Amino acid sequence: MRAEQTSFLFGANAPFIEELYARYLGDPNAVDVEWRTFFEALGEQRSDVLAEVRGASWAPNGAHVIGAVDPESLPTPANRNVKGNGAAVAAALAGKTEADIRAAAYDTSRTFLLIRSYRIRGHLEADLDPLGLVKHPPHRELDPATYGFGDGDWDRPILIFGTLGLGESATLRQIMGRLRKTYCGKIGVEYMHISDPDQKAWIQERIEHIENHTEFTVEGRRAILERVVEAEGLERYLGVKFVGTKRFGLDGGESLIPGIEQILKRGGQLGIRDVVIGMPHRGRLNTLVHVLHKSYTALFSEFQGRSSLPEEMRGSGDVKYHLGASADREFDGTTIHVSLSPNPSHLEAVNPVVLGKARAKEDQRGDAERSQVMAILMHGDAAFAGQGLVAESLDLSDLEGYRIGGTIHFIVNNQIGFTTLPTAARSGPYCTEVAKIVQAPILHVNGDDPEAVVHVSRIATEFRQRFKRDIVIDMFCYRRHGHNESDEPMFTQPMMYKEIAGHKTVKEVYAGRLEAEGVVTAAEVTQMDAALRVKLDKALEAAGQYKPNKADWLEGRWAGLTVAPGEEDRKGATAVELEQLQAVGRALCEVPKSFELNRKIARQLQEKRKTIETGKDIDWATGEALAFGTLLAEGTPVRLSGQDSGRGTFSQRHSVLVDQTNDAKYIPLNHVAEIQARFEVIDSPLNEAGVLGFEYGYSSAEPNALVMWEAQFGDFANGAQVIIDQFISSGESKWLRMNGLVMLLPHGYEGQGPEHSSARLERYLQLSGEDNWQVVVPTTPANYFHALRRQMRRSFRKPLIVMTPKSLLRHKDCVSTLAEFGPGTSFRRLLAETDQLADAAKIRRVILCSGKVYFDLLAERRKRKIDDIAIMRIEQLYPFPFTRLGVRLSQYPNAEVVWCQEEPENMGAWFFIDRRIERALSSLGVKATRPIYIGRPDSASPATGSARTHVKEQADLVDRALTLG
Ligand SMILES: Cc1ncc(C[n+]2csc(CCOP(=O)(O)OP(=O)(O)O)c2C)c(N)n1
Repeated sequence: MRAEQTSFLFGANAPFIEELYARYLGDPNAVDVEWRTFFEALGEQRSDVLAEVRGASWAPNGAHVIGAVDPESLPTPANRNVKGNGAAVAAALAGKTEADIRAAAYDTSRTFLLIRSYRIRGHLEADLDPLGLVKHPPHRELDPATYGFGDGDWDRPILIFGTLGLGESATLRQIMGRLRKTYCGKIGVEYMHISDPDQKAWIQERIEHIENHTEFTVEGRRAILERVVEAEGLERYLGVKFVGTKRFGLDGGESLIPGIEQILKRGGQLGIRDVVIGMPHRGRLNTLVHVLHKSYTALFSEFQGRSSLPEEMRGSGDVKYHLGASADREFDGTTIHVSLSPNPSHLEAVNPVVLGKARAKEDQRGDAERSQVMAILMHGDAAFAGQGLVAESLDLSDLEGYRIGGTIHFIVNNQIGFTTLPTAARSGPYCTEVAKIVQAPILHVNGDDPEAVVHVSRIATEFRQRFKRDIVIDMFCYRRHGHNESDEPMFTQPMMYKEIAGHKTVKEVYAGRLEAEGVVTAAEVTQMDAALRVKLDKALEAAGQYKPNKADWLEGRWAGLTVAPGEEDRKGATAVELEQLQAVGRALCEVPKSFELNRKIARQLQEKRKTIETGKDIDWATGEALAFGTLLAEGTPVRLSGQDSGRGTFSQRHSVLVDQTNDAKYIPLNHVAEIQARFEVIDSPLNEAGVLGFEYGYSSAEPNALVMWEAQFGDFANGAQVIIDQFISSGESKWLRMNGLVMLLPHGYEGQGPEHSSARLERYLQLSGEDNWQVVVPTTPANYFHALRRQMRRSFRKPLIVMTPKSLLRHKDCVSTLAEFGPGTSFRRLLAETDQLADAAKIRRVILCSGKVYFDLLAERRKRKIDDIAIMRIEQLYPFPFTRLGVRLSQYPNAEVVWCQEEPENMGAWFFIDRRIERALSSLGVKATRPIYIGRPDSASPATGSARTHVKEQADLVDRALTLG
């Protein structure tokens, strides 16, 4: 027996073989057919062999051991296409000596190890980098010599039972040929990290049997060339006609365009009807024109400095490489609606937004299989590796509340981020490592080979449709110019850019290849270039006269909605008939007969039922549930997501009831009417930006559902600041995209310390402008109810920021009567004095405030029996109710006006509201001309960490507010 054989059987593999054999003895069917055959073939000798395996005293101790045989490396029915034929194997081994059989088994086993190594690490020797800058040294595990194969072993048949799509047996030469082509060509595949055997087997079969290569037809190849000609031609043309203008060109990554086209085309064949795309700056103009079919003329007009929006449209607009677009594209007679989401500069921030949109579209189509709507996210390599939102979005991909059935990620990996090289941009070997958190397959591909790019795009689309999971294409390419076209890359990467300068363009490389293979002639390529040039020249000529004549908003799902009307006309029809309120209220308190409620919850429900029946003392959570329930009964879907939102952070909501005997769930809001819309409440994963972005996206595709995101505590929303700044507050102004998202932000000073007190109201007020959204601080359940219903019962949509309560959830005075939800009621922007005080002329001070501090002031004023200080609540801070406030303040001609807040002076509403109160007072002719501040002094942290200090501070500010003079 040869030394290697001995080492294989008796080295680290021995326990494995022994274990297999034990299994075989117990039940021959318990081992794969190949091993069964092998053990059978050993016949009489098997006990001797196994005895030796178990521990011949002379067995070398791990010498030249290449690792234990892993069951993964063995052919199973799933990972080979030729059914194992035990009889054939037995025949092959028949009449062989023990030594022969053992040699055959040894060959087979080490070959499987070799094959497995290629499946795992073949990508490390793939030819991925067009510039040849990334050079992986030969990998030991990919060298047959590591497995004991020598020069003489290459042409001997080895039993491999159909693995790799080869026959029952193949020579090492054949095996290596297939492995090198499949795993080390222009495509490198990472998929062995996937634990699902079906997914893994599918990829294996999809690539191995065809050596990871599609044989395109002549027409197919010409079509790919045309896409590349157009992609390159447009960038070149822009470079010449608009010298130095930023366009974040695709030059070097042109294969993106045929790749995306392939995804759409193959997607269409596999049932996709709607595609939502998110992408960064790089190649965006090319995508807009060649994928979204925006006209060259419109693009050139923007390059000439004209707006993309019709003249009468308001708003800031945005730079051309952030704009969105949509189009109906036709592929083989199938129409696919494709929309490119507008996005901010902030890389990867658009990801969750796109996912949310896709989810909304699936819900609209009733696409439970998630086979009709697909998201494509494009990325830069540096951003994909660096931005946390990538991981947050990936993490959403298989969660019930956020699943969209898989996203195709396409990375334009130009191996640089601005001036930063991969060595400084990431710690992992590839920019794609993060995708492994969801076990996504990763297809690395050389961007200089457009056919390989189209090939992997097709596989990615098929995988997505088959398994409804994310998959990543990592297209290695380069960036021909600087980060933008006026940037000098030689300052920082001289070597790389010398290499690039001498490197043929993607078109030159591909056209050259097709010419050499006789698919096109040089003259035809010249003709393609010339035809494009004529088109571009014509479009440029027309650009001077181009006028965008319509903005594509308020179409499709948004049809029927209008531009927001003036200040006074915004109440909406939010009141609900009392019987309806009671019917919904009763449903909230009911569970199926057999349902075993938690006893405390049962008691709470009893109390809730009482408040509904008596129409008194309706608390916050009930007010909210009535808003949800009445909307649902009226056919408006309601979607709420946030951390622990089902129960509610403060154990107040209990929208999902849990059977104490079996964990079964019951959601009363889904049983409020015979025919009703769906209530979806989702306990979100522990991230803010990803989930908030998702809900913003959902809401921007579905104006007819009440969509809410809830922060655990309001200040945690600052982890999602990019979504707030870049999308929610400014999306309508930048991109003409209305949005009705609601943000629920628990806020209030209750002695819980710096991090649980403030929802940073000041941030939202500072961002308020141009009628962009609404910021409210409701202090009654009924007003909250109306604020929520108002979102859906008006002809326009604006985001709603709500400071929601914590202690007020259980405050005896923070309650409403049922009548306050009933006929004749609506949202109140300002709540006037409620108590019987002295005559208005005798009122010496009016305290204006918002939120929880009102209840502290009210209680103390009652306690002190003060009757010359009035208290009014400003329930909506933005848009500011100037007129209403003026009317109310003019009732108190002799009063000074105080703004009282519990937040420090540099926070809360003060900076925002002082000038507004002043303006409201300016034309009233009353004594007060501007407000006096009463609240905590300015402070670096929002609140004290000491509960005792908090109580003292709070008592002090209430005292000052109620002390005249
Ligand atoms: C969140 C964020 N940080 C910084 C930037 C500034 N910036 C714009 S592009 C860029 C480089 C991006 O590199 P990569 O993702 O590889 O894309 P490429 O430009 O190379 O296509 C940087 C740092 C940004 N736009 N967004």
